[in-house]
Amino acid sequence: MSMSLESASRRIQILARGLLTAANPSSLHSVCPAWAPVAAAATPQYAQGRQTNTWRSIVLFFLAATLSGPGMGTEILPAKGTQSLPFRHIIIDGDWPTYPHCKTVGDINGDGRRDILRPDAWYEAPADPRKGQWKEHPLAVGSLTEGQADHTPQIQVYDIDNDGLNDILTSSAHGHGIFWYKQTKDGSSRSWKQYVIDKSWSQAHSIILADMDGDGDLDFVTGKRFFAHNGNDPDAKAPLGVYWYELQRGDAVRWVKHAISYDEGIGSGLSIPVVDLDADGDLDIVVTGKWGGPVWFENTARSN
Ligand SMILES: [Ca+2]
Ligand SMILES: [Ca+2]
Ligand SMILES: [Ca+2]
Ligand SMILES: [Ca+2]
Repeated sequence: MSMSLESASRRIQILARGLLTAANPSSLHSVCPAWAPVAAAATPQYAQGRQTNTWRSIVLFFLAATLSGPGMGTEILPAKGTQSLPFRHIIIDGDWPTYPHCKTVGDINGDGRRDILRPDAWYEAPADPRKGQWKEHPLAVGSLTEGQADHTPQIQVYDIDNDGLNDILTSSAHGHGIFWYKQTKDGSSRSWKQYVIDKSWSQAHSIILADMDGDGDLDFVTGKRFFAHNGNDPDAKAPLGVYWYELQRGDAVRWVKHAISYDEGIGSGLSIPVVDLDADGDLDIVVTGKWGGPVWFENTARSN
């Protein structure tokens, strides 16, 4: 069954409900897909966004269970693996981080070596990352209060304004605010100017760069997490949403917000994969979280 909610360009497909059950789920030895619908509002409200892409959401429900008995399921149980891969660990900083949510890599200083970032510091990669000293530099991202760090989701490193210096994009994982930080350089000194992209909704707990409109620059996709702290975060019960923000470079950087889903009970969780899931040449989005899912937002730009 399918149902058009708004227009021909934006459909939600309600698919047959299905929930895999088993008398003993632990006896299942495979990942079992089934279909289930999502609760969809009869009249979606696109409060602050405008839509230019066309999307169809498809809810996928996966029930995964594995056998834990001897010789069974070892290929998907890491602790039971039989093959040792050659890894070693190198301690870059042994201190307990204040904001452990996110570590990421990106070339902050443009020397071709990937540096490591967390919300309150970035570590400059030495020429020899195994033996050299990773120099710690201050950073403060993820808070509406400029100059303060906070828990963030993914921290993205990208030259947003195309001035030759890489900038930072991230958000507050639990509070309000999505931000980009313009890097400026004076001699060897680097500083960051915070720009608030959107502070109208909270808990943007996943954020990823992707060229959604195919114009060569990287836009980003994000969504509202549901009940990260069981309802104790700001605006925890506000409508869920999934959005992409279109980067426009002119005299100044502008971000144009597009609602992919708003107030339909669909948000995102700790990550938000953007991938051409159906190999038709456009980027699709997969979300899941405490609210349910997974949901596949099929970009229908090339499939209609
Ligand atoms: Ca570097
Ligand atoms: Ca820049
Ligand atoms: Ca783009
Ligand atoms: Ca696609």
